[in-house]
Amino acid sequence: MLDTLILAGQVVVPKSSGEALRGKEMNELSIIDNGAVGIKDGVIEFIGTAEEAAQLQAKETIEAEGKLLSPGLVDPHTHLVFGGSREHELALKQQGVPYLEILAQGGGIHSTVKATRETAEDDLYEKGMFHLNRCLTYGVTTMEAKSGYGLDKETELKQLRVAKQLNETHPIDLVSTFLGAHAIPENYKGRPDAFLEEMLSLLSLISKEGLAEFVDIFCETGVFTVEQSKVFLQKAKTAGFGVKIHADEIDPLGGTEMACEIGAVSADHLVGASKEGVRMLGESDTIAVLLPGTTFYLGKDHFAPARDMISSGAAVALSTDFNPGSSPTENLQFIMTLAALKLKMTPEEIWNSVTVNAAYAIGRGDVAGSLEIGRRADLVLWDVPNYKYIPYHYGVNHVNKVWKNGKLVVGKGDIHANYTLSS
Ligand code: IZC
Ligand code: ZN
Repeated sequence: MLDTLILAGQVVVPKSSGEALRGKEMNELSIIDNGAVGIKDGVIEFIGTAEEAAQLQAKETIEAEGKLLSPGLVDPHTHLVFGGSREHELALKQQGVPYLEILAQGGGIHSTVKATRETAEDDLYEKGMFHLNRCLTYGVTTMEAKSGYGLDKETELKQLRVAKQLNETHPIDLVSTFLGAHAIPENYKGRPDAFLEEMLSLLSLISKEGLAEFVDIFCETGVFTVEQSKVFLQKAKTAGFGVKIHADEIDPLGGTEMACEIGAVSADHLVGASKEGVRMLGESDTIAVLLPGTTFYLGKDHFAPARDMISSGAAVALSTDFNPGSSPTENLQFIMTLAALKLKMTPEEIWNSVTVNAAYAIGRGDVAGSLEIGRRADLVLWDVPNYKYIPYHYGVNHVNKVWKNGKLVVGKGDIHANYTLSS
């Protein structure tokens, strides 16, 4: 006897082949019309058509024939834990002051560092919880969380400990990344190498306490060079971490090529990736995590060359880049719309990018981002008639219900009672 049987108009089943989907394969997406998914003991026990499910017994049946059912979304690049906010920068943006200029003047990341240092661990936890709840109600069941607003031992560890505690208490599964190399703090100005050594010296403690699986660096003009980033990430790799990089986000420095060369698990942003970088992505296992919300919010017209990447055979994932400066949104559904309009990705590519490929980008391809018998039941029921509808109808939340490990965590008739569109 199943615990729950969900009947839906369409069920989205991203392919789980043991690795990220790349190139043309990204355009393949299985859809079961008049589908059904059965859950028992928190795990998926049945996937098929409603007709095949007719003889199954279940304690509870959700009749959602007009709706869409998918795996829980995966958001593979967020700066979840931070103090304060940066709405004061919006006026600067309107005046045309560039992101890197605000940073060079001691604002931007530095302003969030100051606020994060001043915020008590409990308060950071509460704030993280608030944002995580919003992510969950928007359909995310697994996501990454970076540190990087401490730039000193005490605060970096504080951020990572908050993320660990949130992972233990909140339904969303969090994967932690150490981004101590996010900017050069005032006391290390002009001494980037000494600062990177200081951050590397934290790795053994981070590893011992299980505080992060990945190490990341902001490779950008005025922050860290490609060469500094390479040395730093190679040392992190040797220390046993998976590595990631913020590469070619604003200026095209060549971080994309370097990421492929050193075997980064993901290279993120890639707006200014060179032709050679795009070619190398197609031949490496490094996943291109694209963040069109950031390009949009920075007011740029040129977006990451997603079509070229897919043509070259690369594996692409999508993410919000949720952070208080360059992308203050938890809404991955909006990113799906930007991917359609600005990256010219197809609905099938977009779905694979926020599920299976996003999961591989954070080392969770075996447990998240797809539907398979025996996998834990992380599911979203959407108030939409088909999978193409979400990128199309933008800026709102289409979630009707969310299950995490088979447990209904959103849509018990409370939060969503007011806006369910159809029966
Ligand atoms: O706080 O501005 N790009 N890091 C690199 C960010 C954006 C986050 C921020
Ligand atoms: Zn970022």
